[in-house]
Formats: sequence, C-alpha cells, structure tokens
Amino acid sequence: MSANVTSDEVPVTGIPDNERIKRLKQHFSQEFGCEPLFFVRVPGRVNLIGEHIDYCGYPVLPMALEQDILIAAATLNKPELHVRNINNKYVNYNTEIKSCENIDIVADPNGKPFWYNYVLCGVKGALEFLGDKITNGLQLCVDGIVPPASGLSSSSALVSAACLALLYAQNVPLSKTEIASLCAKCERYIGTQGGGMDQAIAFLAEKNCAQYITWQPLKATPVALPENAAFVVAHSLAEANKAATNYYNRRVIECRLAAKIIATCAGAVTDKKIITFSQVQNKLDNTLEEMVNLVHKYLPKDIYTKEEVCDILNVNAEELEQLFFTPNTKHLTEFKLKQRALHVYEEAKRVEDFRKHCSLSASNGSGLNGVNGNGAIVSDNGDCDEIIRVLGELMSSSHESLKNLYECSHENLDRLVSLSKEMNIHSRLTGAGWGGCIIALCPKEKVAKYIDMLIDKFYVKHCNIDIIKAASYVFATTPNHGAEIYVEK
Ligand code: ADP
Ligand code: NG1
Ligand code: MG
Repeated sequence: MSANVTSDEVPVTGIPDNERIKRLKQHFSQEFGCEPLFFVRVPGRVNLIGEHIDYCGYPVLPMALEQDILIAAATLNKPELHVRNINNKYVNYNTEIKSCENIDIVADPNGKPFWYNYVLCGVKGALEFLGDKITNGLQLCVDGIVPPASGLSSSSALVSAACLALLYAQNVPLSKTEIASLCAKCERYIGTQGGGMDQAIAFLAEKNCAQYITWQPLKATPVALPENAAFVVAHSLAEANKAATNYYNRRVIECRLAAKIIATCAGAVTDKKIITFSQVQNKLDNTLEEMVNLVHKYLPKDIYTKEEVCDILNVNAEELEQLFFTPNTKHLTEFKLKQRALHVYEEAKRVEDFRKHCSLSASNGSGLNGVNGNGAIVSDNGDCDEIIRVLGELMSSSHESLKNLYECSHENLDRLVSLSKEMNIHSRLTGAGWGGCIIALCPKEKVAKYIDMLIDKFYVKHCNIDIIKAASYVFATTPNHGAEIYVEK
C-alpha cells in the first residue's frame, strides 16, 4: 500500500484508538472472519452559500462536517466486492467486480436506489479509471453518521469512500483534486447530474475554514469565517432522496436549455454542445448583473413548452432530447427557464459578495474596516455583528430565491427559516433541498438560546417530538478537514 504520500494526496495516518473504530473493527471481524486492513473516512458537508450553481459552472462555498462515512476495508484475492453496514437496516451485498461494464446500478422497483448502489458507483468509477486492471477484490464494512437524504451529502461521502478504498487497495496514488473529480463522475452513475461540490469539499476541506470552490480546473481556496460567527444546522425532519425523483435532474436540464437559449439569442454559440450559464457569461464577457438583464430580455415567459424551445434553438424534439435530457427527464414538456436562470446568476453574485465580506472580516480581525453590503463604511470598531448581518442577509436572499425561483424548498424548511428570522437570525436551506436541513448564521453568544428556541418551537411544539430526541436534530458545527485513510503504522 502506498507509503510515500505527498501533501497533495489524501493523508494516510495511524488508526485512531476510539470506541467507534473498535465497534466497526468488531463488526467487520464478525462479518468477514478477519481484521480490516485499513479504514477510509470521508466527511459530509454543509454548503454555506451557492446552491444549485455548481453544475452551472459557478463557485460555491461549502465546509466539511464532523459527521462522516467511515469504512473498514480488507482486500480479497479474487475480483469480488462484499459490502456490509453496521446499521442492520442496510442489507448485505456481494458481487463480482471484474469489469466496470458489468457493474449494473439498478434502483428498486419504485425507482429508489438501494443503499449499496452508492458503493457500486464509487467502485464502478474507480474500475473505469483503472481500465479494469485490478489485482484484488474488497471487503467493506460501512459506518455512516451523516444524516442520510438531508442535504448534508451522505451520498457523496459514501460514493467517495468506496472509490477511495478501491484505489488505495490497488495502490494507486491520486491527488485530492484528481480523486474529487473522479468521484463527482462516479456519483453520476446513480442517475443525478451533480456538479461536483460535494466530492470537492469531501477531499479538499481544511479545518477551521470554508472553501471557495472553483471549476475547470478544480481548485479550493480557504475562506476564513468571521471570528464571532457560528453555524447551526437544523433538520427539517423531511428526507429527500435525490436519485429517487427527477426533481434534481429537471433543474439541471432547465439550466442547460436556458443557457443554450441565451447563448443562441445573444449570438454566442454556433455548435451543438451543451453550454453552461458560466460559459455563456464568459463568452459574452458580461458581468453577472448584465446576465440577469439578458435573462429578462431573452427568456421573458414564465413557462416554455418543448416545442417553443425547439423553435428557438432550431432543432427537432429528438435532437433536443438527445443533446440535453437525461433518461428521467425525457418525458417533460414544460420548463421554467427564466426563474432558474435568474436564481443561478443572482446566487452566483451572492457567493462573490459573501466571500468578499468574509475576507473583509479576515483582513481586519474582529475590528472591521471596509464596505458593507449597502456600500457603507464599517468603522474600525464596527464589530463583527455588522459583517454577520450582511452575510446573513445574503443567506436569507439565497433561501428566498431557492424557494420562489428554484422551487426546491419544503414547508418545514421555510418554517425553520422564518422561526430563525423571528430571533433575527438568518438562515437558508442547504444542499439540494426538497427537505433536508437549514444552515443558520448565528453570533456565537446566541447559539444556545437559538438552539433552545428551535427545539421548543419547531421540534417539540410543531412536530411533537420528544425534547431529548429533538436535540439530536440541531447542532452547531465548525469546519472540519477532508478525507483520510487510516492504516496500522
Ligand atoms: P444526501 O443529501 O444525504 O446526499 P442523497 O439522496 O443524495 O442525500 O443520498 C442519500 C442516500 O445515501 C440514502 O438514501 C442511502 O441510500 C445512502 N446512504 C447515506 N448514508 C448511508 C449510510 N450510512 N449507510 C448506507 N447508506 C447510506
Ligand atoms: P445533495 O444535497 O448532497 O444531494 C446536490 C448535488 C450538488 C449540488 C447541490 C445543490 C450531488 C451529488 N450533489 O447535493 O452537486 O448541486 O445538490 O447545490 O448531485
Ligand atoms: Mg447527495
């Protein structure tokens, strides 16, 4: 197994001596009758701002969570994969892994992926990358503590951990950016056309800072968060499995169509290729504000039919489907192009503003001296509260946009956001939405009071949840580091 690891590669350290590792080791031995050879750990993430814009080519601003997927692994001397889970609600699975082509990733009869399909995504992508040249198989036992289907990226942590385990077992050194890009590709085998944010932060995260993630080439730039800012995650109690519906892919293809129409109307494309909103902006050399104006100019209608889109793009329905659609969106006939495009361009602007204000607070310590969101000067002893207020307002606008323009919120998420606002705390849905969690920006001294308020007003009074259980759905979090491998040293 690779001994010479550069700082660019996923770190390999000794196996921590803790209860969780002991329990997983024991479960592994019970299942497979041998000891694990190594462990991989990949964190979940929370996105601070920049939702549904990674697949449009725009930067996002996530941070890694403490909650993670931990996998114990051992190699097999035959090309087989044996998968177990410490939680017995997840069934065992065994299969051959002779070639990438032979790994079929098929959902259950209702279209919901089996849990092990996410493991298969990682393994299939790794096999494809290795040209099927593997020297051994794998036994894996999974222990995941990222709340599943909650917008905290349990799926990508699981896919990425499986892919990392296979690559490590084959002794293949990859840089963090290479493996993050590979894992983004892997997860598309589940059926969703994700943008790569989750896998990027899973590998590139650093302790105590969020990351500003940019694409092509993939790069993560650390963003220091204001000294007095705390981030609180609260679960809406609604789960949303993204690959079980076409909601996510529908948004992806609406963005593709809208980008193509703007590009075509503005005379920016001639070939047939898919073009993203950010590519259109670059081609036209416009600002984000100018792109918003072009959306109003070229996409004035609330709804576009498939026929109208074909007419504008001068293609027939078959060509349109072949170029832009996924299997689970081919039957769609109406699209909200203006709304999706406005969200993306405005959200991309909010990310830039958010980052700018974080750097203002970093360069000035807690005594700030810079420009606030309204262009006003923040004085030297103007405190962190002002920056937190500006950042918070950007988060609130993001939520409004996700709710009204992108239509990916949920009534429980909206309730959490408005309860927070009553305490003057800004928040937004995080991750893909349709359920899952909110992320709230809260001055440190208010955290305890804020969490108590949510427990009382949302979980206990609104959802009739027992107060002890309620406390497990809401937590304050700080940025954690990225994926790692543990081996006996
Ligand atoms: P998320 O927002 O958490 O990424 P997804 O809908 O993308 O939500 O993926 C959630 C799915 O990932 C779950 O339904 C389950 O199949 C799988 N999953 C997540 N965590 C685990 C785990 N600890 N063990 C098994 N499967 C898991
Ligand atoms: P979650 O919420 O983890 O399923 C999804 C996408 C991201 C990004 C966000 C929305 C995947 C694996 N993840 O995250 O790429 O588009 O939604 O910002 O598809
Ligand atoms: Mg996911």
